[in-house]
Amino acid sequence: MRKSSLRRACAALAAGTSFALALTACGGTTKNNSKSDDSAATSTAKANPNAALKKGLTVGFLPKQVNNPYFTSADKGGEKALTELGSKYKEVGPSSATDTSGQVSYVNTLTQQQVNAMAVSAQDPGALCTALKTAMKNGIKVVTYDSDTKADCRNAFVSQASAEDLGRTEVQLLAEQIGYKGEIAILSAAQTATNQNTWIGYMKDELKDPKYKNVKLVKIAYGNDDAQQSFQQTQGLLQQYPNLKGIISPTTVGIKAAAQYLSGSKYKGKVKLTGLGTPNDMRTYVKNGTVEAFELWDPAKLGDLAARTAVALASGQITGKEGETFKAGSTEYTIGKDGVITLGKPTVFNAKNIDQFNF
Ligand code: RAM
Repeated sequence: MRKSSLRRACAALAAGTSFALALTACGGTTKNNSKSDDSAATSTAKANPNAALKKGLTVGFLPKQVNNPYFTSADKGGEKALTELGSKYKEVGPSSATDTSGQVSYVNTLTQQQVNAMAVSAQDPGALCTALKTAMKNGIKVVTYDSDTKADCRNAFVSQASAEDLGRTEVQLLAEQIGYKGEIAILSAAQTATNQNTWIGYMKDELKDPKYKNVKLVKIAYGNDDAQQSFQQTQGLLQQYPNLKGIISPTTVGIKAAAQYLSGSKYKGKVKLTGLGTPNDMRTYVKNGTVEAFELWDPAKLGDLAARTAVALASGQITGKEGETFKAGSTEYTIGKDGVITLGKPTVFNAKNIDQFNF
């Protein structure tokens, strides 16, 4: 094939769904496409804690969903940190939280663009693995933030808080509000979302405690981080379970839509709602008596830590191994088991403190 037609074929492949194939077939689009082993995440490179942070790097952010205010705040935090560190930020991503093939294409685009690192919030634990491994084989550092992939498909995961704490405390918050009695439901995001599924696992475990013997989880509904679908799912839950006493929605999009529905219905204040929301989204519903308490971390701080982790990895300060330490701003972080770095503890918001927060 002549060079120009090969280029055209490669461009066509790259534009289509088989982008991963395009990356391998079209030589020269990646930094080093001769590496074919599977050990990218478990590299034998040694961390040098004294290495200077590199400048002039490009870090690509790939959220689950670009038009989600939660990710807008998170990624702005990443952008601010990168600017401070003298590196470049870019963001790509799908507009739907259930577009896993779209996320795969974006990983491949970032790989082709030879970014130095990428920060990814995975819509699905396994779907991105092949593409992320290709990125790592090409020398790109991969950080997941917010929602993880499998541990061998990235260098490190920046977690918003302990997943166990988040799952258990959401159940505790709701149980208190319903007096430890009655039917409850969960309104989640996408059915494949790693973060929500992990939290739900801990919710179910928490509910095994005898103190919840009169609390019954009747359904897990999925609103796909889409406002309209989440609103309709809430409506459906109340129709299907007229005795429902409470809903946990561990997604900022879900809890807002559920609050909107409850607030305009006869269930306002009667069916309790908690979960994970932003204070700015939830302020109205706390003030009008629809919601008593819910929780979240500061998404901008999560994005900041993801960016700083990406730069520390790309500078060789850390490799993602358990026990390594690094400084992000003025805080020192230690990498935990399976390359997990935890931001901190979430905040519980209620009528008393909500006005102190603006995100
Ligand atoms: C939504 C997304 C995100 C999750 C928050 C709580 O914005 O599902 O992944 O962490 O909610």
